[in-house]
Amino acid sequence: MSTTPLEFPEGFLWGAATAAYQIEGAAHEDGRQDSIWDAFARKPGAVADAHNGEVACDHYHRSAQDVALMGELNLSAYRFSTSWARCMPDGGTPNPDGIRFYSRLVDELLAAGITPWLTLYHWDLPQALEDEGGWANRETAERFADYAAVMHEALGGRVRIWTTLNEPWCSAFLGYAEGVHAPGRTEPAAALAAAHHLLLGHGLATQRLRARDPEAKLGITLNLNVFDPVDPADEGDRDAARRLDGQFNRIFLDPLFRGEYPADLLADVSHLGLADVIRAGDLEVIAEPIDLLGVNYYHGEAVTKSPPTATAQPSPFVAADGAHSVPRGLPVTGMGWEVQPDGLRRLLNRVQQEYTGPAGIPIYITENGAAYEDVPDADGFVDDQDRLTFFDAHLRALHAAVADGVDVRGYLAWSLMDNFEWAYGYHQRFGLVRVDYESQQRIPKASGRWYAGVAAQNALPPAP
Ligand code: IFM
Repeated sequence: MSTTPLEFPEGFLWGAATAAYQIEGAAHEDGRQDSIWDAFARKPGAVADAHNGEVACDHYHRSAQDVALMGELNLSAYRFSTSWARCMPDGGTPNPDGIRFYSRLVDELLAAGITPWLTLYHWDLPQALEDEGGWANRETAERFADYAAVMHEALGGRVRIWTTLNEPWCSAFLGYAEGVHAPGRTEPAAALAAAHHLLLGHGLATQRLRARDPEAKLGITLNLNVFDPVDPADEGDRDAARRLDGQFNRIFLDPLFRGEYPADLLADVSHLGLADVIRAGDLEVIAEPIDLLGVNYYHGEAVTKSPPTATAQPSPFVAADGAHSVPRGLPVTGMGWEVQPDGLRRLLNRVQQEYTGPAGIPIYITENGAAYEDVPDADGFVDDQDRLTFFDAHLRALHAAVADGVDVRGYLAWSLMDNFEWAYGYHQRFGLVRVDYESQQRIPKASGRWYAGVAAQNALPPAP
């Protein structure tokens, strides 16, 4: 049993993250109009809970209280997203009343000594742009760069860390191929076009922001996984891992860091028209240098092609060829996601070795966390030892990656508070802080108290 705390490098950033549609509410106040999630959540059966983003955590009216809560948790950074549909409701015309909300939030954060970390796009495209074809339409990438410039004009003097996109894989493939996320389309070719246009939008926005503000820290956040073949000696299992890695990780990492799509991916999806949407010069734009990579990591995957099963249709994997994940006896979270902390260490080593290292770019964990069945006591307190153990195990894996030499500079837990978990509605809770959706009362959970201690000490307590 160790009695020494596990210290993180000096200056390591400790924070928490949220996203606009998941917490704000006020869906039609001060000029905000529908995003694709407002429209999708109204479709019968699309999300698990009729109570949608109209209210969420009412953060729009409670931001001062929520910033005070961040102070209580000793957070030094807060990663939030701005709602394009609030700031430019028709996708192109600025709405000063909506932008003002973020200006106030940023002031509140700075006054509390908390670094604001702004994500421009966390899945909530203005519905007006979806009506024009959404991310499958190249024009949306151009509109995204305009939006980035408008937000920078308003906040650039105070916000120094900018993330263009959060998890473009989800936007493209859950939204346009599997249809379980907004806009709910099940068109594999459109999903690949969306992935390319999201990357193009990232590149165009990065160029615009860089031209306006050479000193700002610019990046993108990807959700990345480790795909382990069930049997590394089995050719089918190895092909499953290669395919899914290509369609999940490398489809974004290679264009961003190498200026090209992987050849094997292009071959796998050759029947789906990706090559036709890539225009001369796009990949140079996409590979515009960035200052940091955000990595979101939640779970591991053991993958195989046997027994041969037809991949469920529609699937987010547009060319899976029968590759699928299987349980391997590890514990799972409330989402059914495999708890695999060692995957984080392996992933970070791989990403640095193959992508960020040669470019000398630091990594931040911009999301990591878990949903569990929380049971509040009579006072509303949740003694969530399961979530606390999840965080502890992943932070130990992260510490090991840092000891391996991976340049990780910070960790932002998902999530500050319970919130709208997309297709699952309010049934899956990821918060460090419990939200009672009836009263909107916030109460830090045991994991939140524990995390506050880790952030204050810049160290994990000795292993139990
Ligand atoms: O809630 C989401 C978040 O919006 C994006 N990353 C994964 C989280 C948990 O599913």
